Amino acid sequence: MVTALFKIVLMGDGSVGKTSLRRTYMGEGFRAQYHLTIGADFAVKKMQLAGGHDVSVQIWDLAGQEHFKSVRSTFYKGAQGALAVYSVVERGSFDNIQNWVDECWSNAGKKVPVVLIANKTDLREQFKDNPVMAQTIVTTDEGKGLAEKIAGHGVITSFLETSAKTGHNVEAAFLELAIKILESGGLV
Ligand code: G3D
Ligand code: MG
Repeated sequence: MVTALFKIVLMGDGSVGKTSLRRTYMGEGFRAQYHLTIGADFAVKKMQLAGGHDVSVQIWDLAGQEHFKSVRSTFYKGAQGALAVYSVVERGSFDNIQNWVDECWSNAGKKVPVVLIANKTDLREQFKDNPVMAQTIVTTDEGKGLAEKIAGHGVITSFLETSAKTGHNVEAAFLELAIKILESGGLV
């Protein structure tokens, strides 16, 4: 039985859905409005894991500061795990994931577990029918391949496809990261 407080960070390009994932997970429901705020906010949520582990996660979110590299080093400090988020309909956000992961690892001071999140899967269907848009869709296999590449650095890595809009896999994503952090600490 473990009682712990974990700091986790949500990272990824602007507008991939980080804040929406957090809001959906926190139970505030999906918000269609994008609020450009300053600084990083955080929220705490308790979760109960199998084996009686009681874990509180402090979820840090960049809150519109994604492009300001100068503010990000303190953001990562002390993080024990990261959700690396891209949008399946914005290929550039997928291409940038390795940069986010590298930056996190160097600032967190260690190679913390990463759960790779392919968000906005609900938009895949409607993009499929448009020949131009279809080319930008990131496939499940590409996501899995990237997760394997990250895991190749000797780090615990998982891959999940989510929709902050429908709620698909959102809770599972945060749970998965908490489990991986526990595993990395050798506690379970
Ligand atoms: P960010 O925090 O990574 O910058 P946000 O991203 O959570 O602010 O989301 C950016 C936009 O994408 C928002 O739309 C939000 O509603 C939308 N979005 C986030 N996740 C999903 C998803 O899974 N599916 C769909 N369809 N949209 C999503 P607006 O229009 O408000 O900018
Ligand atoms: Mg945000």
